[in-house]
Amino acid sequence: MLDFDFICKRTTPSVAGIIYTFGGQFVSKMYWGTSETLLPVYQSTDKAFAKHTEVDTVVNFASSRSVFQSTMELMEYPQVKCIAIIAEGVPERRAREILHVAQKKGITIIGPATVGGIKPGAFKIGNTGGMMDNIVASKLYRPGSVAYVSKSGGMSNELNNIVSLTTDGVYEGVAIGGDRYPGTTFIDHMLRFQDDPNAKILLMLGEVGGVEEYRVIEAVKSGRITKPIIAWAIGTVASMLKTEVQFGHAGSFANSQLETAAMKNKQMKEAGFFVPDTFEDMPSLVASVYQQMVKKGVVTPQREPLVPKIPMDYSWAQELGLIRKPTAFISTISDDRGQELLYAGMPISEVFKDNIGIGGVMSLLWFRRRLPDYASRFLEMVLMLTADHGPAVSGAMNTIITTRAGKDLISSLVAGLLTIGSRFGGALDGAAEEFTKAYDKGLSPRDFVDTMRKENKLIPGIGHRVKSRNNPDLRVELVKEYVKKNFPTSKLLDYAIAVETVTTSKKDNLILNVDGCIAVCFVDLLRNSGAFSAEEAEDYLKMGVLNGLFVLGRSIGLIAHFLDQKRLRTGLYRHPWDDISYLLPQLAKGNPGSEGRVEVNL
Ligand code: Q5B
Repeated sequence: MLDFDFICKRTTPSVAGIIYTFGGQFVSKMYWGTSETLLPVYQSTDKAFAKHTEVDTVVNFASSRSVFQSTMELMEYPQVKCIAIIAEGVPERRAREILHVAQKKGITIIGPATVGGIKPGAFKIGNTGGMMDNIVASKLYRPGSVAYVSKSGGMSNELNNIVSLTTDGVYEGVAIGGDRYPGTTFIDHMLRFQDDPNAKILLMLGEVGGVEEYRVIEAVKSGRITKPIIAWAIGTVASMLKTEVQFGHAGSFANSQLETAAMKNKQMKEAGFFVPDTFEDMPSLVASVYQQMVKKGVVTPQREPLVPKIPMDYSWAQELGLIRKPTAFISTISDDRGQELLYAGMPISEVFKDNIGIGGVMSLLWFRRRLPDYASRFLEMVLMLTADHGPAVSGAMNTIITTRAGKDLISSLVAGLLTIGSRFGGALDGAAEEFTKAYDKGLSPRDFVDTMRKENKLIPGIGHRVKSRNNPDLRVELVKEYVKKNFPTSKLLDYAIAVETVTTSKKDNLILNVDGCIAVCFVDLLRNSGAFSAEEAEDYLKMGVLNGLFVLGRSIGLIAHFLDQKRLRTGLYRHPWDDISYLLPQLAKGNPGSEGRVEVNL
């Protein structure tokens, strides 16, 4: 509607605002030519009319279910003079109730079951006239002198086309709707056109069914309508069929001889209407009536204004293949644009049909391929093993303290996740790098330990605060057992176990820890599963994919700790003073407060 306003050279939009009682929006962004404008959105009809006292017309886009109630509500506002009802399938009883109230209040109802109408150069209801290129082709951006009334959008488009090709154009066009009980009928609009000095030629496209055309015939016979009327009733084909036919519109069914298209055309012709012999003759008849009016000086053809340029919607132009643009982002893993979500090309329904599990989903999204079953199950095993390690570990502590400070799930989860680093849970990438480097160089486990010591570096993946040779980490044992049983080879794991023998000989807790064990096994998987090329395997290691395994797994536990604290309704945590050594710099002697303090040099 706003595109139409723009090409008609309106300076402001014809639409004052949108009433949308379910929405939370207060403005809606719309195109205004090549730029954009904001339309207010009202959550209540009261507010909309209080703000726009000048508004007298409402286009009601409500569905057939809610259109009765909303139209009745609209008719309670005295400023409302016209309502267009677009919905199809409005029950006839409801339509008649609307009609009854509208007549009492003098409100014009256009519809139901219609695209509405159009007043070239001024106003267009909804989708009337079709897309903007059609509107331009039918010259609807400026007024002509032919005013028409039809039943539906399709019939209106037919008339827009014929009138634009044979005359100076459409002055106004209304589609009253194809139901049996339209809010306004042919006669209502024909009388309006008769009384409007700018409507020079009247055009009516009726159809089989109903008797509304006869009311126009009466108005002509009584002299109430004096302007030339071109008319046709569609459905003359009905006489060629053996039984009565229900045409496309609910009202297009002849209940008597009077309601047939043939009888209507005959009677309209006899009353002095310009009625063609067939619909195919309609354009030439319209042209000839128009020429007569020009000859008589009733119509003076105007100079054609410049054809307005309408910007084409970007998405439409792209669909037509008229434009292209370089994209700012690339994604190679998932696609939600089609009917079905795709993970690395695999439709989500197949993900479930093939029962690939979370390990399968991870292999699709992380590595863009299906990994062998043992590898997917290894990924799942890692998630399960790393999911939690009690409340005392660094990450869980942070989550617990954050939760007890009253923060939400995401903040508490993130507080825990941010603790993951080279000492806690985030040693996988480092372990993979150091063990692989040493193994590829051919360093013996002892040489590797010595080299690291010389470089003053701790070996990532070695050591644990509470686990030791005498108190082994069963998680590590489970991983080792699985890998030995299922992986084609476990060369790096074997190497890491040999390194562990060296480190534990020094100190009992310098075991191959859970980070280290998962890391070396994963390198074995990347290198020997046959699913990755050598370059890909190196690439993934450099990217730092391995810490992702711990992050993903431990998120499960951190969320659990958040929920646990919430469930327990624990209050704000404050660490006790007696668990902190306060060792502040000593004040100069003699200063108040310096008595009894111990001096510490840091
Ligand atoms: N030394 C883990 O340290 C820990 C050495 C080493 C050579 C080493 C330490 C370490 C590397 C990082 C790592 C992952 C801080 C751990 C995890 C997940 C978790 C956590 C949970 C879960 C433990 C004592 C002596 C010193 C050190 C030497 C120590 N580590 N030598 N390489 N890696 N490891 N992190 O016990 O001569 O006496 O000065 O940083 O892999 O995070 O459950 O809690 O699931 O949540 O404090 O399992 O090993 O030992 O620092 O007192 O050192 O051993 O040089 O030698 P500790 P320190 P010296 S798994």
